[in-house]
Amino acid sequence: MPAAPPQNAERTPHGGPRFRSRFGGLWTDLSNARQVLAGKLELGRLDGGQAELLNAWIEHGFVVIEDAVPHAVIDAVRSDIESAWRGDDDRNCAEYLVDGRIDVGACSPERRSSQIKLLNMHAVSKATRDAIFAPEVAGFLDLVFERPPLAMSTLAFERGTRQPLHQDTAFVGFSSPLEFAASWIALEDAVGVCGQLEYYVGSHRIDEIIFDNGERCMPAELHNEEAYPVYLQQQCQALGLERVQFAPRKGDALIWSADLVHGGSQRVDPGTTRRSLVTHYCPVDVDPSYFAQWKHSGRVRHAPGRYYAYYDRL
Ligand SMILES: O=C(O)CCC(=O)C(=O)O
Repeated sequence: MPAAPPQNAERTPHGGPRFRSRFGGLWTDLSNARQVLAGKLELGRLDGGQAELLNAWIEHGFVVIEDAVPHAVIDAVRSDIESAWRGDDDRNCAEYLVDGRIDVGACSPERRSSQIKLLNMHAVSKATRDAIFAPEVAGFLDLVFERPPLAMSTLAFERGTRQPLHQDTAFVGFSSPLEFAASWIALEDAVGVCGQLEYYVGSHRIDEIIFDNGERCMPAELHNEEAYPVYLQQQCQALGLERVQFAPRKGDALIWSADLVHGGSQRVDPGTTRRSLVTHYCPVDVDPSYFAQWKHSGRVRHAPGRYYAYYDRL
């Protein structure tokens, strides 16, 4: 899985700042992002706390915001998840493990135990939208997107995922492949051997991987490719990047950039829950690739400057 030749130079041949990726990105991915950040601070467009978060984002590829979502909102999300598993709204669906294969289907109480993840909570639950657009979370997305965020998918997990290391760019497609971010919101304290989320600090800056189709997204036939996580781990280790586990309290949020290498720890006690909610967001003018693949909603306004869309895979 050879990486594409790196675009190491800080400037384009004509002197301009450059993105790490030939597919572009957000302003925080530009080679002069630190100077732009300093400029925004000096011009009074950011306060000190916002500048600190953005600096961490540019440097490390993620930020952690403690107490980002009030417990009352989290409790309402969990109650709506229960309703989804009763099959109350057919906009919900879930991924299931069936005979070792992943299947997507409707939600029902009987199928809950074979779930991998519950999809589309944001489509049916106002509490979920309140959580994923909590001011601390959406306010940070405003800063990195510089326009309103569009939440385009949610994944609700009940247990540790054991998901192999990956970059979301390999699996989540957009018309502008690097203009997106994800949030991971703790729906309970992640304690014990619960399969914590793991990530490599600064791994959004490893050399980019272009798949054989010439894209950042992995062709579907390679989705179970074992070489991919091994390759990512080698790249991160070669750069001496630190592998960290996220052990949040209920209501904490981690926001990661499109290329951060992350996955679920393999250490999961099957009796331990680890309830969490992952959301992918892009700027409102970017199209999720599913707009061209599946039946989907339009861009629905949740609140001023806060939009969402969802697909129908049933
Ligand atoms: O929560 C986890 O264990 C992994 C989630 C993840 O990697 C993802 O949703 O992209």
